[in-house]
Amino acid sequence: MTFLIILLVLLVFAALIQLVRVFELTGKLKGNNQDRIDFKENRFRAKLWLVFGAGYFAFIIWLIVKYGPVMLPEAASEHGATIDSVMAFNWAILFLAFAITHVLLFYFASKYYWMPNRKADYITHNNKLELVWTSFPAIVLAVIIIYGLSAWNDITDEAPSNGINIELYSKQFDWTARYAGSDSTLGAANINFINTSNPLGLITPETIETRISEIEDEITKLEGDLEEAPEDGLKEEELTEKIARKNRQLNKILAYKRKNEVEPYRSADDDKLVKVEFHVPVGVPVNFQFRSQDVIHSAYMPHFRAQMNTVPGTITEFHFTPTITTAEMRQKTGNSEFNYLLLCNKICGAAHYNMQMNIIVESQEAYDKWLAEQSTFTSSETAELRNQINEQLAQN
Ligand SMILES: [Cu+2]
Repeated sequence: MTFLIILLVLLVFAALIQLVRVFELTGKLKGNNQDRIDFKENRFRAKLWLVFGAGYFAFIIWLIVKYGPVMLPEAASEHGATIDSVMAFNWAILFLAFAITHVLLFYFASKYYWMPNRKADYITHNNKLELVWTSFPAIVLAVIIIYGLSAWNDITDEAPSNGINIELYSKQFDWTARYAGSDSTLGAANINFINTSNPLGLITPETIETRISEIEDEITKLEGDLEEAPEDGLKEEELTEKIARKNRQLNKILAYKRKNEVEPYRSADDDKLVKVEFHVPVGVPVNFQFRSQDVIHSAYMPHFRAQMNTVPGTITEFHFTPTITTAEMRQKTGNSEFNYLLLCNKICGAAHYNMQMNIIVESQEAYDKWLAEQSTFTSSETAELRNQINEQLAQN
């Protein structure tokens, strides 16, 4: 059947080619020269360029009017205004260059159509012209780059010491926000400490002990399996490798334990972990640090004009000061359900689209009240909540 369809398509195609040939041949017999286009027709088509050009500009203006309102609202952070100015400056240059080149394009196409007895000028070289069209774009680009770089330097200057410290932790597929707590210090963390009750791998004297006994249990179990495994087989090799890996992990944790004996890891005790939404006070600098558990994600907070990649194995940073509260922005946008968002802006896997958190910007008092209600990492409520979440996950 497929073969027949392909054959049919090929035959129809061949028939069409033959038809075109017949028309060409009959034209030649009648004495029409197909290569010569009628002059009046040519002039008419040249004037159509102007109509097309006008329609083209009208379409672009319509696009701006129609889709302008769905762009982001005004920047809700201090540095956001700077980013918007850089953006507006770039757009102004783009629009100017676009308008000039396209007006010329349509004008020239309509003016210099083919005419009998009209000949184009023959110019081989023009130094002045070369100089102008090389140096002018170079100067414009230099201005754009210097302006952009100086703005970026201002934005990424040193984190202010009076700011609050928040970590945004990404994994497939959700975010966790971690607040530094009363000591204003985010506790140390390491991937070897991650287990079901410590999803961010925070290091405390307790998590050190828990992980040591967990890994020791795992090693004991693997060693039991190894004794039962047939000698010199693949299974034996695999188990030996696994045991070696677990021992390496254990050694890393034991190194933390030795450090802990000199100076206990206590900074994570008062850290607060929140999901779904996190709050920040208006007018106060927020120093973010970002970590990732698995792949590269990107923390994108469009309303604050902020984005930073989260990279496994390293800590990235960004800081900004929110200037408009959620309530004020709801009034400004006329949308009573408006929320600031943290989104993942790197395609990181199947549920990437679902990776988001609401950000609430509010007064210092409201923020303090909210933060006081959040439980700390070591509190039993958190442990209970964590167990509940894990149980739910296991059921799903
Ligand atoms: Cu992601």
